[in-house]
Amino acid sequence: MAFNHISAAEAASLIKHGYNIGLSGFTPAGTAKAVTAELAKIAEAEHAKGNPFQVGIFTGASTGESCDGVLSRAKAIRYRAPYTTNPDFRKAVNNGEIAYNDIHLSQMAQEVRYGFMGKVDVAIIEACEVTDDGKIYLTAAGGIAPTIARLADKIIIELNAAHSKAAMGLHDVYEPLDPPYRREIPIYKPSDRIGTPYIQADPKKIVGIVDTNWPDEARAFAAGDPLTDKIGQNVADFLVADMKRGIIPPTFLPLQSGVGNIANAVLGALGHSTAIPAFEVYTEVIQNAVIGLIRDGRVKFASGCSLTVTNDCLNEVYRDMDFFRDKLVLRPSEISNSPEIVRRLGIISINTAIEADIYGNVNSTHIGGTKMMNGIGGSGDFTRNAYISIFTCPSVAKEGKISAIVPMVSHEDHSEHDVNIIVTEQGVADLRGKSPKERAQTIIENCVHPDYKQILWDYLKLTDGKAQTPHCIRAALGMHAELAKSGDMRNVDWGQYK
Ligand code: 0RQ
Repeated sequence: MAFNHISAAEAASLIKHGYNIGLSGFTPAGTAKAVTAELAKIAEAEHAKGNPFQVGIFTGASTGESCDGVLSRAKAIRYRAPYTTNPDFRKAVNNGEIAYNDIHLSQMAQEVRYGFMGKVDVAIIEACEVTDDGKIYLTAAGGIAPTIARLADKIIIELNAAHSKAAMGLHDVYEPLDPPYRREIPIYKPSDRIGTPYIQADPKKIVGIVDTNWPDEARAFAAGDPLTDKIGQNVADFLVADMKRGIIPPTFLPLQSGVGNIANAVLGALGHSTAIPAFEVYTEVIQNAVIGLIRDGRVKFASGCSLTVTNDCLNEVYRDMDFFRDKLVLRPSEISNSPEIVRRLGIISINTAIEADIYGNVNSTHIGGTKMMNGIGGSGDFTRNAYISIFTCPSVAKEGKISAIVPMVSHEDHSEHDVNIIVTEQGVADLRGKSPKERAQTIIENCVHPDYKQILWDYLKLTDGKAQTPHCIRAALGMHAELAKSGDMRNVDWGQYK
């Protein structure tokens, strides 16, 4: 079947007010770009005429500037799920303009299949190749593309020449059946392939191919600094010690690490550690650091959902596909982040916290308990099911005015039951096998910034010190209240709560 080649504007005009659109991609990697940019223009034109124009957006994770950025500014998003990192989207959400459903990334595809969010009217899928019989070869990410391609009434393909056709074969596309027919997902090691290298779509649903040449809009991360390097080193030292005492097997275990500078620093430190053997990665986002470690022979295999790397790095992978082909696989997010597989493989998860409390509860998503930062992403998929779950963060934020360790988190994403290890530049708190009271001692002793240690010991004196989880409920958010009042948590006066 020969498909119609249409312009991005023509493709966008197929999307009507009130539609739900499903997007390929995971982070800015592999995301639709051209059609969403045109959609924003349509929304602006309709709004100028006084007409409503908003859509629902279903994605794998965050997208790029030409999707979440332009659509947020055009006020074209009614509803969106899941994770996003875009500052304009964040502003709109915290102004109450967008209904944002921040769900675990592993759950996105299945919740769309289960019908929890309504129907998918149009899927926009970035591809490096599409065949006449409807085989779609994805680019730098798996995301929820297989699911939206199957469920959508219409499919628009962005055939993006900025992605080499060498990406063909990178993907392992697999969609589980829904209950009561679901079976185990038969991945027993990170390198197992269980599906096809393409999405088989119904060619009759492909309403147009938009030819583009638009590089991914991945963010460049700042170079490491002494603080992130120290956190990375603390994580590496902790893992080496756990291996030496036989808790982690001598072959090591597959690693998941979040996104950003701390994740890069952790991977860098693990890569340099001579005590840790070459290891595997089973993660959601593969960053530059992992590609470097594959080159160095320090990472044997990486399974992920996206190649969220700089464009130079991506082109290097495409150019050298003969080397990378048996060392990399990209999967849909419900497989890369599958709790079943995370638990089976015994993954060591490493994610970043906004704040943690003295009992080990972690907030990954909210500032001051109310304002959305990015979202939970895949951190919950991995943390809850990990062999060892680790959270990292600097001990203070905003030049020391904020302590990342507080008496009680202002919002909870990961509970004390799921969090094993907290690491700051100050040190490591090992919470495994400890009661809440014991956890508080080790967290304050090892992770808290010197400016805040006495403040937290003094907080504990407000409690009876005996209950399962000692708190002075009136004072538990006192450091947050002080921040709101004076702009500095160090000014907290516990005397008012006595
Ligand atoms: O503020 O932007 O004004 O400078 O929060 O903090 O230290 O730059 O760290 O960019 O790595 O983000 C948890 C948000 C960390 C991220 C979070 C302020 C701080 C700064 C950002 P500025 P940093 P990062 C993989 C796994 C959840 C999802 C996840 C995240 C800004 O890692 O979204 O893990 N994680 N996904 O100053 C007030 C505090 C603060 C604070 C930091 N306690 N109070 N502000 N900040 N701590 C990704 C996927 O799932 C695809």
